[in-house]
Amino acid sequence: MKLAMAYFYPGHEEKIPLSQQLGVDRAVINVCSQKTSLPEGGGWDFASFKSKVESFLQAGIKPEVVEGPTPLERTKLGLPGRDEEIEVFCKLLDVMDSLDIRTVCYNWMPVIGWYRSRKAIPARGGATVTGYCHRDIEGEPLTEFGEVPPERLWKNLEYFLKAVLPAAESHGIRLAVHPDDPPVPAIRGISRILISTEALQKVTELVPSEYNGITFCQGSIGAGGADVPKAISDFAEKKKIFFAHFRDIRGTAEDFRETFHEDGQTDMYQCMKLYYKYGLDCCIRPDHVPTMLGEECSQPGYSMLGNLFAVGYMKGLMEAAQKEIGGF
Ligand code: CS2
Ligand code: MN
Repeated sequence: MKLAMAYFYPGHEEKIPLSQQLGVDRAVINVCSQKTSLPEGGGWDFASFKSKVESFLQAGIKPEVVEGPTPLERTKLGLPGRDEEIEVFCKLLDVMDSLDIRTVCYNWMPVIGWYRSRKAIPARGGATVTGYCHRDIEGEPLTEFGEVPPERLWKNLEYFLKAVLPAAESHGIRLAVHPDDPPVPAIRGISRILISTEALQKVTELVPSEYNGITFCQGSIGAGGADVPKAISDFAEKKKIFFAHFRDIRGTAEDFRETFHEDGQTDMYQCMKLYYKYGLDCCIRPDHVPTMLGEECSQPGYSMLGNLFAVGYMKGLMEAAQKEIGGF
C-alpha cells in the first residue's frame, strides 16, 4: 500500500515539508472543488494543475491520485453542458496519463457533496470532530434543483461511465468512485445513491471494465452499516479497490461522529491486514482527522495535527501488517 497525504485546500502546501518529515512521499491532489463549473466558453486550462504536480515532484512527493476532478455537476444532474464536462474530464485523463497519475477519485453527490451537520463535537482532550445527525436537517428546504430522484442519478452515472471508460482504458487510468457521505437516501431533496456496498457493487457492474472501481472509504462504508473488513475482502477479491480512505466513525448513517483513528467502531488493524492479504497496490490516506490543540476549525477534518497522529498510527499498522502478512 502507498501511504499518501491529501492536499485539497489553500495553505495545504505547508504540509509538504511536514510530509517530508513524516516520510510520506505520495500525494492526493484535486483539480478543483466540487462546486466549480467550467469557465465561460468551456474547456479547461490545465497549466496550473500541471505546475502543481511539478511542485510536488520537485519536493520528492509523487501525486498518485486526483481526488476532485474537473467539474461534473451538470453531468451528475443530467443538465445541458454535461457533454462539455465529459469532454474536459477525458482531457484530464489524457493529462494524468502524461503525468503518470493513474487513479481518479470522483463522487456522485451533486449539489451538496460530502456533508456534516456538526463541525465541532467535543472529543478527548478538548479536540473536536465532525458528525452528522439527520434530525439536524429535518425541515430544511429543497435546494434550487428541487427533488432529484435516485433513478435520474443512476441514469446519469451510466451515461458518464459509458462516455469516459473508453478513455480511461486507453490512458490506463482507474476510475475510483467514492461512496456518498453521509450515506443517507437524500438531503434537501437531492437523492444519494451510493449509500451501501450493494450500490457500489452496482456501479462497478453498470459498465464492466477493469478500470471501473471504487474508493474504499472506511468511514462512509462503515456509516452505511457494512461489516467493513468483510467489504474490503469482497471488493478486493474482485480487484475493485483502487484507493482507500482510512478513517473511522461511531454511530450510524443517520447519526454518527468521526473519531481519532484508533477510537472508532472498526478493527483498523484487521482492515489494514486485509489490504496486504489481497496484495493491493494502491494509495491509502488518512481522510478526515480531528481538530486538535490550538487549531482553527476552518476546514473541519483537514487540519494538520490530526494528520500527524493518523500517519504515525497508519505507519505502525502498515509495518505490522507487512511483517505478519507480507507484501508491501
Ligand atoms: C471524504 C471526501 O467524505 C469523505 O469521506 O473522503 O468527501 C473528501 O473529504 C472530499 O472529497 C474532499 O474534497
Ligand atoms: Mn472518504
